[in-house]
Amino acid sequence: MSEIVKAEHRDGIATITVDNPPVNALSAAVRRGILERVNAAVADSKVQAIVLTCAGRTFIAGADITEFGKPPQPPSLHEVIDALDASPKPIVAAIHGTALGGGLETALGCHFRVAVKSAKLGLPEVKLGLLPGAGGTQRLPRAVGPELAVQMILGGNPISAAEALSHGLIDEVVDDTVAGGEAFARKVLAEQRSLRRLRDDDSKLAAARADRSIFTNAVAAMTKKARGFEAPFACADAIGAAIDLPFDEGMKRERDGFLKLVVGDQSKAQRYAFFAEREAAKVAGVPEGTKPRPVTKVAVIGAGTMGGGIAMSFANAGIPVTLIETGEQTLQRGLGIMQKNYEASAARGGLPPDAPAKRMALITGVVGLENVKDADLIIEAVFETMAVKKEVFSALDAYAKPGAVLASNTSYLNIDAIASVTKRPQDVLGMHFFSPANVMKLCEIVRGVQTAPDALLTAVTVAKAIAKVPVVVGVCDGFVGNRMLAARSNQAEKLLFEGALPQQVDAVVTKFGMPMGPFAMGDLAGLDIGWRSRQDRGIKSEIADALCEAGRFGQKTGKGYYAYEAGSRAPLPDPEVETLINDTLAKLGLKRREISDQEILERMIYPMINEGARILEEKIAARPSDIDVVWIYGYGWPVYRGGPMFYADLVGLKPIAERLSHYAKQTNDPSLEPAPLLKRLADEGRTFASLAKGG
Ligand code: 3H9
Repeated sequence: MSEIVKAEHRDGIATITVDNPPVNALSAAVRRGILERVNAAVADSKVQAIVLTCAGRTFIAGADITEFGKPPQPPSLHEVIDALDASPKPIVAAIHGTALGGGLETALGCHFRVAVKSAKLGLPEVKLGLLPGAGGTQRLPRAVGPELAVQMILGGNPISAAEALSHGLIDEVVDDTVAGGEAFARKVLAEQRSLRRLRDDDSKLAAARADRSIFTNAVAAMTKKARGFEAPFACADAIGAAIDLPFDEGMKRERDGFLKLVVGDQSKAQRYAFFAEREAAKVAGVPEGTKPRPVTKVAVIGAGTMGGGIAMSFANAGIPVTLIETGEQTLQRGLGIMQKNYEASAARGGLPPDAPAKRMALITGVVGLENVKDADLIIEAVFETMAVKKEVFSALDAYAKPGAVLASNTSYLNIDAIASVTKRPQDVLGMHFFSPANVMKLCEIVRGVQTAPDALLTAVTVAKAIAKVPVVVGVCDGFVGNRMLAARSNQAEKLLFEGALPQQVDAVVTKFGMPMGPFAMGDLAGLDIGWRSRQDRGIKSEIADALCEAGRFGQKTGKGYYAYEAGSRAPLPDPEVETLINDTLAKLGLKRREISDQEILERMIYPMINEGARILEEKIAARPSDIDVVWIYGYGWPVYRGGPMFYADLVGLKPIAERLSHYAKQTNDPSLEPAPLLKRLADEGRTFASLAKGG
């Protein structure tokens, strides 16, 4: 019998233990093992009750995601759960770690559930573009009521053991899974408790059956931010079936919904993103056995927007941080903004009332760079010019202790040039956070030519510790994210000269699923920054220049590419801007033409993909999936589209290369010609993904 699933017998109780590292995913072998062990225990007259538990770090964390899309292997999870449910002998699931997805569904098929205090229980399928497909949408509402079920299934976030207990999802909190599970099973036998089969228990559905608005209101609240996603709506539909239909019919509705989603592009993209994120954390080219340096003290230099946000990220993770400024006034100003930011979150209910004080207590503000001397990691976030960066790094070289990792938060400057002013280039690297740094999850870890592997690993480890998603990139102008963004901005601007309006371009980009279009983004960032930089470099961009000359700097002046009503961030199309564009084009002797949304979409996305191909060719990114992770976590690329490189594979590299060639000719822009790598893959009928597989 199965070795992945073992059974032990003690005093009439069979304890079945799943042991399938790392997360006890429900592979075919695990499903078979559970089924065999349960059937054997049911058949064994010496067994009176059964405990189902897991070895290792967690209870079953779900179906084996790698099996999706492959031919199904028997037994199905449904068969396994049906066998648990139908057992005439009580079955207790004893949970530790995370009971997720199919794992929680398995537990819901048991008659009782106990969990240790630290356990978490949830149905995160929606995050993979799926719905719980093994009874979760039918049993969870019966266990906890439809309102909480909607929150858990549409939100995908797990709840604690304490919450699970208070809502009836578990029966008891125990100290130890095996001992606690067996003790609970004995209690069930001693008290001759009847078996609670959730499929037969509709008591918690009664209120929503009488008043369906209980359910529809919960769904409305959870789908407010679900624009573009299919899965949350399919989840809601399946939970609705639990309210409206008998159990078996609800199960059928759930099954149909799951089968539809699992073959769809959205779920494929979201599953890909799940693995891409984990792959990105594996740093290529670091010798095996390399250990990160210990980091107990962190210093951030610069209390501006970025420095403040980075310091808050540490405080949010409970890690103390020293925030260093050159003057008392700038320091106090920065600390004041952070305080206000926390208070605003608490006022919105996003943080507990005592959190602002607790988090601010972790941030020690000081004046003077000499205060870096104890720090194991120093992150510089000062003004973005090479001269200033070099000045700071020379000082750091003088003050920092040997072995400290020196990181720059530069968004495009050359890390090697910054490192060159120190006597320790091996300790220098980039940690490029994205604004607002306390919110955005991406951290580009920039590896200089001389960056030591253990310094690199230190930055990756720290980024993970503060809940960021690290992606290692090489040195080039703008690294991965901003370099590709520049390719898009370039086209966005050109489209205005050809006849598009900002609102038309932005609408295409947001319809695609990005949170903002390039012009709304420009207004948010401030148009004056680019204007000054163009003036310094003697470059012209007639439309953007004309806007700035008219005092339209973006949101901060209430108008830019759009108009803004006082106190609002909502961009409103402005006829004055259209006039300004018309006037500028007239001066330049240019005529506006009708531009289709399809052309706009292609010219927004394909040049980015082209730049991504160059980035891969130059080995600035190690894998196409790393580029996708950058775009999902740094720029809000819709996860259901998997990232620009995944999207490119879906569209097909051949048509993309052809369209790029076409636009290169149409707009007389050779930079749009397909990059050699893109061209080669297109000619060979291949995908970017095939590169990751060693092609
Ligand atoms: C489902 O259940 C569908 C059912 O409703 C219906 C069926 C009919 N499968 O994240 P980590 C790998 S859908 C395969 O770094 P942590 C992961 O790739 C599923 N592999 O660890 C990584 O591999 P590697 C619903 C999986 O401690 C390694 O395990 N469940 C799976 O930070 C360690 O993972 C979920 O969506 C899996 N299900 O976090 C849960 N899970 O070492 C997804 C993980 O080679 N999993 N791996 O890179 C998680 O959220 C986290 O992994 C977890 C552990 C919280 C469990």
